[in-house]
Amino acid sequence: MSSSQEPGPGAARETPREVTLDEGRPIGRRVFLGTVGLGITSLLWGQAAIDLLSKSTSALPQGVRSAIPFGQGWRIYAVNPPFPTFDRASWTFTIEGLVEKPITYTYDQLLALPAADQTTDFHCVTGWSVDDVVWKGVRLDDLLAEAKPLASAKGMEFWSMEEEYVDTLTLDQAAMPDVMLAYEMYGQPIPREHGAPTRMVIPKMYGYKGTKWCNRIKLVDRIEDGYWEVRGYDRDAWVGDSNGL
Ligand SMILES: Nc1nc2c(c(=O)[nH]1)N[C@H]1C(S)=C(S)[C@@H](COP(=O)(O)O)O[C@H]1N2
Ligand SMILES: [Mo]
Repeated sequence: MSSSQEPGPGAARETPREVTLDEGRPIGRRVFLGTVGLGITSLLWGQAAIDLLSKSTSALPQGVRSAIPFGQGWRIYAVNPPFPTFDRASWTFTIEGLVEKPITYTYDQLLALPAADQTTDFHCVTGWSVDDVVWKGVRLDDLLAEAKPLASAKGMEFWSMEEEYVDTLTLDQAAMPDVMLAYEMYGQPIPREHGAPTRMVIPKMYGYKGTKWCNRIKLVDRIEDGYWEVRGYDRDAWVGDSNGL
């Protein structure tokens, strides 16, 4: 098990003169400078995340720990450790912005919504994957149907309890049937380091599109770049067809 930030595109082979992505496409100087800054902070944060991770997993009951196949290739990412804390009594999930009916659910209300299960592969843009991840949660389609996006809405932002992580989907992308707000992983509530209590799961896109510790969806008329997109990754992060591997 390891724990770190996502390296920026091309971070592994960056040099002051020439920065290329794995597939050989050059990236701009502005992106490169951002990557260098990121590299330094990721060293510090990486260590903080490792410490937190060992504490949080050792705090889990034995049954839960052994039920979650951490050994199958998961790496834990956070941009701003310590990981957010989930308090069941006060936690809420909000859908707002350009909707007819803004909604705020408590955790128990969210669990009472029609649920869906799926087993899908997970791919991080940096090259690691985990096959057959078992998720349970609420289809994004169902959540949006309740809130009713206005005609002016073009897409949505997924915000995290971890500031300032955000990513986005267009309305069309959000309608994919395997997109869900997950609250269980491998039959257990999502562990803290994997985004407790809820994370976005978008199997056809790279992992950075899936906000962990997600507690807010905001419908917008203009899509902005998400956290990793500002740092050089594609906004449309289709697995196998974006500037990843
Ligand atoms: N809030 C938040 N969500 C996040 C990230 C993050 O750093 N913070 N990293 C993303 C990336 S790049 C990946 S690959 C996955 C990693 O999920 P894991 O930490 O559960 O393995 O979470 C995604 N969601
Ligand atoms: Mo990732």
